[in-house]
Amino acid sequence: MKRNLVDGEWLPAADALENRSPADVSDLVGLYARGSSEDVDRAAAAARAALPDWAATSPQQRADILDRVGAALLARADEIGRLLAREEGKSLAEAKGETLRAAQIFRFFAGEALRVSGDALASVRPDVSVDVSREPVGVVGLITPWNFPIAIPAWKTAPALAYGNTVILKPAEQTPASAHVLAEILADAGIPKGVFNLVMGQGSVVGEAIVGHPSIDAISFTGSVPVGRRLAVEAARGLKKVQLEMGGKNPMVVLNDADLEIAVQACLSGAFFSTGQRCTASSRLIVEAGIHDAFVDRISECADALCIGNPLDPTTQIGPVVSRPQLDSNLRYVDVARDEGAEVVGGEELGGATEGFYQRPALFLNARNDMRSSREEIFGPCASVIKVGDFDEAVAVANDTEFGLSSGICTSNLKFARAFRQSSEAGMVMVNLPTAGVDYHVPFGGRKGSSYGQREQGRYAAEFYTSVKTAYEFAG
Ligand code: UN1
Repeated sequence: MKRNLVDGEWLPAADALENRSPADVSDLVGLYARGSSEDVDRAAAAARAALPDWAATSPQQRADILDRVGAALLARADEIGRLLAREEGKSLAEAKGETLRAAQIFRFFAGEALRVSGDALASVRPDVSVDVSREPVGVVGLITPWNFPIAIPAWKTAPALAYGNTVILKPAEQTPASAHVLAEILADAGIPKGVFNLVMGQGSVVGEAIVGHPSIDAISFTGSVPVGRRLAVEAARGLKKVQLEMGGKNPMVVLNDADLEIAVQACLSGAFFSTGQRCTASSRLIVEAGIHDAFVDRISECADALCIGNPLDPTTQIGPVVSRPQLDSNLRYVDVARDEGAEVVGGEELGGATEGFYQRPALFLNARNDMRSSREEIFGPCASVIKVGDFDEAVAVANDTEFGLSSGICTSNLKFARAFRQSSEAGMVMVNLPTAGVDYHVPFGGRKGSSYGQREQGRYAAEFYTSVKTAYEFAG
């Protein structure tokens, strides 16, 4: 059994999680410790005890450790990518790309550890100076989802450590292997005991224990809207700082003047790659009437040609859905879309050479924005195609959602591109690019029901992972 890492020790657990590949249920990736609330207690005590020394380390020491983690991820990207593809189901190319992204994130934050800065001002009072500096928030609990099993743990852990916090990471139950490798790499890189703790297990046990723990100061969570909402309430009870990244129903607008091939490829990749299992996925394709039919013909043809199969086969473009319950939920939404009057192309469950959870990507044609299938996040390879009359209607439909993570527009007209950037109620806007697939060195996050609290990634990560102190000094 792969163990939890608590206070520098690899701790066994009474119970184990079976990690099986969604591409082939006979492929047992491994048995992973299923932690308890006592494990969280121990991890929290260790993280609290380790905090003063870690916060006081020189930035060079933190940078060196993070840099070593980045180098190890880079050196082992093939092997880790393969493990990730087995446990999550995304294609080998995507899994390796994700591992490289995790490596780059660690290297970026190695640099950021050296660039923690503040402000020095003159006070409004004579002979007094004011100094604003950043300090760690404290012990942080990180709760991560299954769809990016190494990149999301990396983009929460790296800034947390860079800014001097100590960490308890709880990865998703479906994908503990990638986070476990990350923990091994951190331990090998010389992270002091108690500074980084890994507690794998169930959300209802380990996640709940982290959120309610009195010695955890801040929680960063990526996952579903219902869990995020409950977590925010619970965290508020304990007055914890909280950062939530949740769902999306991201619009991609295609205008009449768009380059058809750019638009189709952006929509195809945004909607269906990573099996549509991204909070940034394009799930509403909002298409102007003049290009609508040509767009539908071409995207249907391209979707049909996608190679769906075992992620370990290098020709596979789209892997399986992550689990049986997720596939069942996707299939229910396909029925909902049909019942609501959309014309469904694809979407059926597929058999394969191995027993897994395969689904053909689905387009819901002639959809309306008020349909359930256009409003609720499906988190699978399903996209609604909504026809609109002009740019203004496209913007209104794009913004008519309770979410606001990412949005996109395909157009060759600079005026429309600029107007869309300004009026889109999303945290991230893409022009002639897919809504999914973001850079690692700039802020990530959304508005409305998609996100809560400060942005992740880039220099903005400091807003969540540090607390500012204002110090006044009288020269005397
Ligand atoms: C991306 O689109 O590159 O859970 C990343 C998610 C997001 C990450 C998306 N937090 O899907």
